[in-house]
Amino acid sequence: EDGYDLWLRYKTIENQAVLDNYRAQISGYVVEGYSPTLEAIKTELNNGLSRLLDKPIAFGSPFGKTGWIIAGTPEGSSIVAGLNLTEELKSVGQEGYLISNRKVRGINALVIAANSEVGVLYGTFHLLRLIQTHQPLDNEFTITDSPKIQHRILNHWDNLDQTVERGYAGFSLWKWHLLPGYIDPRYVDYARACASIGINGTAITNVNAKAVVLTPMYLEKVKALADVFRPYGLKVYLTARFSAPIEIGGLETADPLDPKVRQWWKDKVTEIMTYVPDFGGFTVKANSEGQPGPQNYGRSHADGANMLADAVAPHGGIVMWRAFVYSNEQPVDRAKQAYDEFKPLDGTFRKNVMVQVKNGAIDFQPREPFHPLFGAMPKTPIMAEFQITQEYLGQATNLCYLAPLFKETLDADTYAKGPNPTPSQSLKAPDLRNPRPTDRPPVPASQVEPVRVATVAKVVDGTLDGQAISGIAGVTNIGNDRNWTGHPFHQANWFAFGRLAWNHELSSAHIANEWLKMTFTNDPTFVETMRGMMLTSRETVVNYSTPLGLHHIMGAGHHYGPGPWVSKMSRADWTSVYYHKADSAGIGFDRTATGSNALEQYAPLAAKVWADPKTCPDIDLLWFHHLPWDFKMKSGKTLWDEIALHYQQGVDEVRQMQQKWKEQEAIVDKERWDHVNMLLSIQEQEAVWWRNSCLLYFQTFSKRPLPKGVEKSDKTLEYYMDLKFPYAPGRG
Ligand code: BDP
Repeated sequence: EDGYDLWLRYKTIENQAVLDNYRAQISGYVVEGYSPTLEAIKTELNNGLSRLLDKPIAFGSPFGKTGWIIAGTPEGSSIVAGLNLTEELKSVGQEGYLISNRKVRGINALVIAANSEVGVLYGTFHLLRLIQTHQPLDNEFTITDSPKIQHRILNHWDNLDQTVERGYAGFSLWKWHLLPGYIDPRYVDYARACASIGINGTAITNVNAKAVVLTPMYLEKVKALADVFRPYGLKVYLTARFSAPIEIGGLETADPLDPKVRQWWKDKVTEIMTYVPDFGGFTVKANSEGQPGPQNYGRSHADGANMLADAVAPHGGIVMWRAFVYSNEQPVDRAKQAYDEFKPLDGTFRKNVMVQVKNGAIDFQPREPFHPLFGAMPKTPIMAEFQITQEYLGQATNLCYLAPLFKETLDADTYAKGPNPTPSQSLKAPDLRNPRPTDRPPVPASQVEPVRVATVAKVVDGTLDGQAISGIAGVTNIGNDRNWTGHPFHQANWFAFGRLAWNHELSSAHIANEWLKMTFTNDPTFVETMRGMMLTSRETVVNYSTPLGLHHIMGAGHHYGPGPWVSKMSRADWTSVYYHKADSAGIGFDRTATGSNALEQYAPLAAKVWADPKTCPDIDLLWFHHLPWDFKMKSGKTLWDEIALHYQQGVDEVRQMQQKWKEQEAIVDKERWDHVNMLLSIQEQEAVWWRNSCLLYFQTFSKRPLPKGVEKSDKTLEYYMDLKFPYAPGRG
């Protein structure tokens, strides 16, 4: 039990009654035809079912036999065609599927049908998930499902030397030096895992790109990976270095309006297609953090994106142009820059360009208000980019379930279409003990009032403004550690990203339930306790690192641990003092009209709640306001006391997590139990480190005593400031 099998463990069902029931219902399966995807489906059904049910599963004609699974497309399978599903399949599109328990020639059968083979594969994983989570299959039922977002993509920040930028789970999965000769079987398991949660694209190289990946030597290697991924519906994308025409093309310029440069990219894409005929397109980081881009030639982001879009368009490709930009001039507020640069470009991008926007305006902090570009560019498809790897949330040592973070952004109301007919939940502090109303299992479509709320999710899935394409990206936390993600619980974040990319209406609790049952056990006490722990774990990290809207106060460069004192960097907006602005008068970044006025980038109704410190939710308070240490909080306490109590609460909650985990010792296998147990001890030490460092440092300004209940540090501020971590992982 080293975690390699992820949520696809297929361990024999322990509950005898449940096992007997499934055994009686499932004896064999049929998948007609041959293709790499159909073979993958057969293997998954055979392995999954025979292991879950601990019995041989027959393969062959279903007729006259009970307990048969019939899987396929009407086009490829005469048996499926005979079921007359055409009408029912109309609604599920190219990637969706139908799973149904119905009578076929008078005998009960389980049908998995779709319009494409990949749809059948997704349906297969869904059926296996139902069994893994002990869902009843006996009564007649029909499930139809299809993704809400078209492009569901992992972004690997993997370098060609196998290091991973901001990766904390070992080195890259891609053994570039051994490709294409050696195909690591792990590539197949990667693709299976992605397909099992509906991920259909992978950008395999770092956004801080190297042009050499576009040369024949590397394209051979890319082809080898794409060939492994293809049967699983996983398309390959590459990151494009904007200066590639100069670096590997021998041109003198990379100016996107230069005809020679434009032709070079067209030829390059045609060449890539000879290796990877279904190549998906490019992810691009340009004019950001030293990366070259169109602005080097006085051109706009749209000029750059459109040039690449024209090159991939004849082949059906897309360009995902990142909006993570901030200028070289020292900005008054970095949070405003992406909006300032991109908003004026709305409507000028080609149809196959999506602008890829991080969930918040700074940089993947433990908590950020949603990015103001969501809802601000109605004529442009906007992708959301989330960070699954925990650069700022305890890296691979701190247990932190990210679905609540993803949901917080996706469910946030941009008010881009003005007032809503129902009160929005988006700007209220989440009630972490009781999942938020938007965080409940989805209500069947027929029961939902047709209310047009302009949530980030609706911007991203394209329904708000009727976009022709839609996408979502997650910066992966995967490496070559045996368990893929370093921390056993961080597998849940890969899983949650995929599940939400498929259906953003799923609740964090529902996804946690699925993951726990599939990864550990269906034991109800275990699932309930661990689900509770997972759901609060992100808020716990916020509490001991950046409570009440604080942000970007981590160690410099490696971003490991606290560094609120960081003040000397080559750019002011890389320091911590730039963001917390603590002084004798108080703490926080004034982004209201009296400060940077970043608030004006939001729709008026969204801005209104944040503008007044009295209505601004506590969770975002110091993001938007610089407030006196004695500011009276909603709780009646002073701001200083609240800050201190939040840091303490974070530490207390980690200790509760340790306790809860100890209670699971008899239930969880020793290997994974020990691993998590040791990591929780590290997390407790790190939470204390964060609390002590931040409180000692901020106390030099607040000059106030710690409130009752907050433990005093046993070390000095100087001790913490002197700690150095030259070899912290993840620098890439
Ligand atoms: C920051 C990371 C940096 C990435 C950058 C990006 O620190 O390593 O290159 O984001 O998203 O969070 O481009």
